[in-house]
Amino acid sequence: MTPAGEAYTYAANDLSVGDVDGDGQYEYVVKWDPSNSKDVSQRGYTGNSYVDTYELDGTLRWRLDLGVNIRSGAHYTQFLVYDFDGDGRSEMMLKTAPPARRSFATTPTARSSPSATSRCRARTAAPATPTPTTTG
Ligand SMILES: [Ca+2]
Ligand SMILES: [Ca+2]
Repeated sequence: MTPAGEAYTYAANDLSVGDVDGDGQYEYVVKWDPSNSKDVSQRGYTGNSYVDTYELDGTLRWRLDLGVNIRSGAHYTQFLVYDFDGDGRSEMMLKTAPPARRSFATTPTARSSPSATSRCRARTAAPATPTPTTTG
């Protein structure tokens, strides 16, 4: 629900893959886009964008909530997943802004693994977000 009282839902949007934990298997990095995402030319609120990382079996590893200061739309959040520093684990690069936050869905071991280069602060509490739904 936006501050203007408009309800919205989520659908999977852009996707990339990378071995973010260095175990030799790819993980999926999926951006969730709200149904009220908007182009640059449109006014109004949008829901937050989320970037989730999943194991191949669908297990959620962690979620990056881009917060209210990153608008949701096709022209706002592009992300790269690649082993930029050659250490065997992929990093993610994207634009963030306060109050972006990352939350973890799995064991503490996962906390030492993520190599996202965003400056968001890690938190262990689950985000208060609508449950993303898949389409197609
Ligand atoms: Ca992996
Ligand atoms: Ca790396």
